[in-house]
Amino acid sequence: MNNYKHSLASWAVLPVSLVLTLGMVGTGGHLIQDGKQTGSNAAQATGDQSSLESKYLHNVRQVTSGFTKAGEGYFSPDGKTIVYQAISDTYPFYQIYKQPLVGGTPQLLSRGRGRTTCAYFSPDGKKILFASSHTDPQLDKTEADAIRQAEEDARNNVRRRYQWDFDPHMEIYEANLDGKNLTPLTNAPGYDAEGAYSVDGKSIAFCSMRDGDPDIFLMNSDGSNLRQITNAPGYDGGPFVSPDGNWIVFRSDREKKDYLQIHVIGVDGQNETALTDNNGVNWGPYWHPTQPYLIWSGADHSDPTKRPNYDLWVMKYKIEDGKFIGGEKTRITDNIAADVLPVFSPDGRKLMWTSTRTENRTSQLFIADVTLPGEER
Ligand SMILES: [Ca+2]
Ligand SMILES: [Ca+2]
Ligand SMILES: [Ca+2]
Repeated sequence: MNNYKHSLASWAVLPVSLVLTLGMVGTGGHLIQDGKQTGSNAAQATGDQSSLESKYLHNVRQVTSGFTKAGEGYFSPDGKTIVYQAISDTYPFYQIYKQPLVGGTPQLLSRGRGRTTCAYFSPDGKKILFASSHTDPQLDKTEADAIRQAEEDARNNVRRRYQWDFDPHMEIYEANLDGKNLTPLTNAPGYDAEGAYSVDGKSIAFCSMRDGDPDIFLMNSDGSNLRQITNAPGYDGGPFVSPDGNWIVFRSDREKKDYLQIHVIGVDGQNETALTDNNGVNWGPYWHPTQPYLIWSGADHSDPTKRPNYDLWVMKYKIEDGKFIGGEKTRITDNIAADVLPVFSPDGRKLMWTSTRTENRTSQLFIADVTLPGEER
């Protein structure tokens, strides 16, 4: 087993698609929102919007509450249900929940034990995949250690530097929509996670550390026909296959450790291009379903005395002679809170992302109607 770890300079420098640290101390401790697991389609007002945000985002509403924190949400193919990860007050690690956007309460899909992350609906709407470490043979100890650490941090008022240890017991599973019939799709030493189906449902792009370094892989949606797409030293993760099925967008810190940049690469492993190259962290890229746009979250880390403000950026792109060409970047949020992990709805009209723009500053999921640059009202 490897013990690859990213030690991070601040909560914001996240190597994986997780929001484990958005302004929070440890885990398992403090239930916010009046101590009630209210479930949450209770839309909440989010205050006045800035002039920048009001050009691109309308009808901003909070869609999760009652959790210690929640994030990394994805839409079902019909756009009516979301799947996401959340931490409750009773367990130290993220679990996977599904929730109808209208009139529903969260339903636990994962096993209730172990670390979980990165859920995704299959395009036919019949399965959900996610990564889970519930087969960890030392799970009791893993949980006890996490709980003890969280309690100690709470007692000492420690705001712990973020560290995600690429749990080597993470495997990717598929399950029915109710969480039943959980079936492993990977079975290899090391971290396998951050999976998402291609639009045709035939393949899954994911991150694996099976050779000791995090790289992008593709496999058929039944786990067969494994293909390694990247093999550069450094973290390559959070991959999504493009709507036309030809490209994979992902994030990589191969140029400078922990400074993630957005890359695209052909599904054949050719024509890799870096779309960002700055003194910051750029992560959580996602494709618009119908228009040639990418979206991601980025923050400037060039001034160590300033707290980086994570905001959402979109880029128009074009493909010419088989090459992927990135265009102008447009910032679409400027809230002082962290804004990360954006995804478009299947019809492209809504945006869902994880933000700490909540009353209690916990990270929760938000949805807005979105207007792309060039189409501003
Ligand atoms: Ca594994
Ligand atoms: Ca790599
Ligand atoms: Ca922000």
